[in-house]
Amino acid sequence: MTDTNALFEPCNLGSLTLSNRIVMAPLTRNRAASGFVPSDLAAEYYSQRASAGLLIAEATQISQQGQGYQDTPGIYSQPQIDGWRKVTDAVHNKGGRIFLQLWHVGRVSHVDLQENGAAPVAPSAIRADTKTFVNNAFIDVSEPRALEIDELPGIVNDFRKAASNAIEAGFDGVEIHGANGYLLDQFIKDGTNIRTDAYGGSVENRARLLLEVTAAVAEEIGAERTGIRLSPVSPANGVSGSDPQAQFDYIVDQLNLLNIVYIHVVEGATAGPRDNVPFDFGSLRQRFSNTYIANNGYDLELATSQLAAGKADLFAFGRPFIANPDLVERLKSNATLAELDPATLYGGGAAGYTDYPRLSSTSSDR
Ligand code: 8OZ
Repeated sequence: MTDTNALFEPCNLGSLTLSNRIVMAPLTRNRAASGFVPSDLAAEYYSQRASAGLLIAEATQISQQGQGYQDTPGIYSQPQIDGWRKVTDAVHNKGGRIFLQLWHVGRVSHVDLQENGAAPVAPSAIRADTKTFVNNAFIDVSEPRALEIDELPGIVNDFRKAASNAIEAGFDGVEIHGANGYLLDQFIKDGTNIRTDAYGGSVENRARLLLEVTAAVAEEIGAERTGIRLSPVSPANGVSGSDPQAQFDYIVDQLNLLNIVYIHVVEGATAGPRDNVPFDFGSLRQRFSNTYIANNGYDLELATSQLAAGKADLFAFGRPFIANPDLVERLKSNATLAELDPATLYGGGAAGYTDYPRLSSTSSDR
C-alpha cells in the first residue's frame, strides 16, 4: 500500500467534488419517528459519517404503497421533507455530500402497512418467499396483486415527486432503488414478471418501468443529480432472472443514453458471495460513461486493487459503516474495524445507532 492511495484522494461526481472515493451504502435502520419522519437522531447518525466521500441515505419510500417495513422513512409529506432537511444540513455542515435512495418495495410488504389494509402491488400476483419486519417481528409478506397498466404512470409520478421533494430537503441528488428484489427489480426479472403487456416479456419490456422512472427523475432534478442502484444477479427477496447479462447490458446502455451521473452495482448476491452466478460486471462498467460505484464485500485491499485496475470509480461500503462512523479514517490508517451488534440493527433508538465510538476520542465529534 502506498501513502498516496487514490481511494482517499478527492474526485468528481458530476459537478460535485467528493473528498474521497468511499461511499456509505444505503442501510435500512427502521428508526423513523411518527409519520415516517426521520428523527433528530438520524441527523446525528449521518453527520457522524460525513467523512465518506458520499453518503447515500437509507431506502426511503416514495408513497405509503411503497413501504414494506415498519418505521422506514418517507419522502412524500412536508414533515418528512422538513425532517430530512435537518439531516442534509447536519451533513453539509460537516462538509459531506448526501444522496437519498428512493424506494418502492412492490410485493415485499404487508397489508398492515398499506392504506386500508390493501394488498401490496407487484408486476404479477406472485407472492415472495421472504419476510418483512412489521409489528416488531419478522413475518411473511402478504399476497400481492398485479398492477394495472394504467396505474404505472402514477408510480412514475410518485418517483418524480419524491425526487423533487428530496431536492427541496437539501439532498445533493437521489439514487433510484432498482435493486434487491423491490418493485423495479421485480419488473426487470422474469421470475417475478409474467406480464403479457408492454411491461412484460422481452428484455426491453421488462426494463421499461425502470427506464421511465429514471427518465422522469432525471427530467425533474437533472441527470447530474440522478443515480441508480442495480443488482443484476442478486436473489434478494426471491427474485430471479433467466437472462441477466443481456438484460443488464441493455439497461445500462439505455441509462448511459439518459446520461445519469452514476450506476451503483451490487456485484453478486446482496450481503452474500460475489460470485454466486457468472456475470461480467466489466461489461456494465464499459457501457457506462459516467461514474461506476461498486458494492458488495469490498475491503481496503479489494477496493485499492480494483481502483488501480480501473474496474470502478467509487466503492460503497454498507455494514462496516454501522459500527465505524470514522470508517474512512480507519481504512486510511489500516486500523481494525469494529463489529456491529446485530441486536440493534433494525429499530430502537441511539443504542447501536449513534453510540458507536470513533477510534480517536480526541475527535471533535465525541
Ligand atoms: C435490509 C432490511 C430491509 C431493507 C435493501 C432496503 O436490501 C433494503 C433492506 C435491507 O435494499
